[in-house]
Amino acid sequence: MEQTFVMVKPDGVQRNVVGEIVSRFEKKGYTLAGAKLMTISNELAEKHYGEHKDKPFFGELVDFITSGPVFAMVWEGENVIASARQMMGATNPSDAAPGTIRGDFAVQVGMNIIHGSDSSESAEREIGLFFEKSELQSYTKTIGTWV
Ligand code: RTP
Ligand code: MG
Repeated sequence: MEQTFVMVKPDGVQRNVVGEIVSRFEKKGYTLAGAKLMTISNELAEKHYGEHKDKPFFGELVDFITSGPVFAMVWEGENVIASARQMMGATNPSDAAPGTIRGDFAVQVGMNIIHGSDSSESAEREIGLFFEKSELQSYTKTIGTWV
């Protein structure tokens, strides 16, 4: 089953929207395979955002993402990589549609609340950067069989 890496950035943790974001993915119907609150090292930040290393905002981006705890998650389900990106909305929150996470909770591009992998290659790479295999659960939802 397809998996993607999703992370509530330090601004989202500070703004108390971790639960809301988890809830949106749960209600959509995706399955949580792993999650943890963690602080990103400079080394991990530079690897994670390596594709942007020559961009003018790279230094600020690394400083920001390492500035406080993030909530890292792996979500699983059909078409979850593209769907998570739709649920997040456009990179710049001022272009993000209302109803999307960035559209509802953010204003500035530098503090846009959430990260989600942009392709299957990125998802595999990012899940590997942030999670050990032993931190991920594989299970089937058994809704209806508990009562
Ligand atoms: P992300 O990687 O964080 O999920 O965001 P994204 O795919 O929507 O956007 P991407 O192009 O990968 O950019 C990574 C992050 O860099 C910051 N950014 N700042 N100041 C700027 O012009 C600028 N442009 C991008 C954003 O925080 C963006 O999420
Ligand atoms: Mg990106």
